[in-house]
Amino acid sequence: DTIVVATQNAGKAREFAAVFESEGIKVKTLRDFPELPDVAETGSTFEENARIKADTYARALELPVLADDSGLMVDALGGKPGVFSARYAGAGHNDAANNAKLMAELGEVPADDRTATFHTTLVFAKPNQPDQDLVVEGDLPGMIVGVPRGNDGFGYDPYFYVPEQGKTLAEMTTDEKNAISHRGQAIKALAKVWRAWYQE
Ligand code: ITT
Repeated sequence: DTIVVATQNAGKAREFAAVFESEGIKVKTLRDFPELPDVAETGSTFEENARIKADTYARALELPVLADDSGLMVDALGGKPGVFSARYAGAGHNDAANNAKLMAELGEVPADDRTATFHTTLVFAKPNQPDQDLVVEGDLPGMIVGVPRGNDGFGYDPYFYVPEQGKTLAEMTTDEKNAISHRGQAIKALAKVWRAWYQE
């Protein structure tokens, strides 16, 4: 079995692969299909953007395609960067610049007020059957720390502290992160339903 995950993000790809490959399912990503064009994520919600990616690439590849749209919502910033998490510091996705902007925006906000949530929406789409899309979600609450910790993960992980674990997401292995994360929870919800849908 092979699943196509419509992502350019190597960090996301690693997390999907850890779950699916432990069940003997191979994961392909957009890097395996370099001929496919980028799509513009013009939606205003995670679900809209995940649908755009899943439906577009399912049509192009004539295969079922899974897409992930995710982001960080910081309460003290009114929910920013939200759907703009990849492009927070401007076009051309750059994790270091995004993290620098996050620190600048939080400025003097006290540690106790730096609550935040990571969100993932997954959409699994079949070619030309948009009304049959599978949609699942996951959320992870945490705190934004002022000093980065850890070298694993990607994106905002070194700044996202999970009190229950006493670690940032970047201090966890891929399996530890998947066990609790927004993406891990969404994948767990998907695991319950996708096989029956896939074979229909
Ligand atoms: P694809 O659209 O190709 O999948 P992307 O990086 O552009 O890759 P999104 O549009 O969903 O993905 O942007 C989500 C951004 O939110 C991502 O680039 C990270 O900066 C951040 N993010 C999402 N999940 C994260 C996680 O588990 N840990 C750290 N940062 C995360």
